[in-house]
Amino acid sequence: MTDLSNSAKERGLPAPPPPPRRAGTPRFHGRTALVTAVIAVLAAGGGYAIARGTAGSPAAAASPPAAASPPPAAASPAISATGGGNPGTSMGGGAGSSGFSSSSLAQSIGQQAGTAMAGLAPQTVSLAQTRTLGDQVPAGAILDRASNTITFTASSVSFTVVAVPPGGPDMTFRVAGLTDPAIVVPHDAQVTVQFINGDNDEAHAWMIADEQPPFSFYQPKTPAIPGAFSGLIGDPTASGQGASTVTFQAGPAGTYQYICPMPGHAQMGMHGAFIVR
Ligand SMILES: [Cu+2]
Repeated sequence: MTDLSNSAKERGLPAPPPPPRRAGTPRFHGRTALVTAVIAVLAAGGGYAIARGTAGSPAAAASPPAAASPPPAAASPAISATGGGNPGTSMGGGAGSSGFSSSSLAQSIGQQAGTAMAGLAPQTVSLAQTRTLGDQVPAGAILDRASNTITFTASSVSFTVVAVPPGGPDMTFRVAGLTDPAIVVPHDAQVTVQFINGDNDEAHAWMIADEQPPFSFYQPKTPAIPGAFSGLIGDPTASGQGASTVTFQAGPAGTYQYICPMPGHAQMGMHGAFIVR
């Protein structure tokens, strides 16, 4: 979440210890199972097969009613147990959310997945390079800062996306120095995306979805454009920030959203328009 650890690392200091658990902070009894399920599902790029397999359990009756996808049953006892006591849990959410939302649950899942996936990324990028690439304007890109839009017109498109860029803002994507910009590409363009997880303590991914905000807590786990999914990238290691590169064909024409498919992250701001024209 924060970049305190990244800063500490740059100064050669050890990462600060995690903050102590606040009194009243809900304890997620099914958290390990939930995180395992989320990792398995995101790694496979499939639907919530694991969750559906246990949806018949009594706990499933306590699922948040407004969630578009059935949440993993393991999450249900935790959600019902928190009741109104968790200020981060709400029905209705803010402007960017729909139905159930819980920033504390989202961060808990993200942190545990980040730890579990650390060192498994196909590539690593130094923190300094992550900063540079997050601000670098890609070849052929036309930036309109007023509308926060990056437009490509060539048939070959390449850009870097940094999740939770070092220095912030938190829970956003950075592309060419812009935060969550709209990205416009021509129909049938070959698009290459280098995705870097700039966060020091949460797993993130980049995926094109055919949903529009307000987002639900749980997201589809299959990209709307085949191949437009980075895979889940965990915490950095001594080798650097985890990264992956994917290539896909843009189409069919339409307005999509690129999102982080980790539960709750699109609600918290990890999304932007992806327009194929
Ligand atoms: Cu994320």
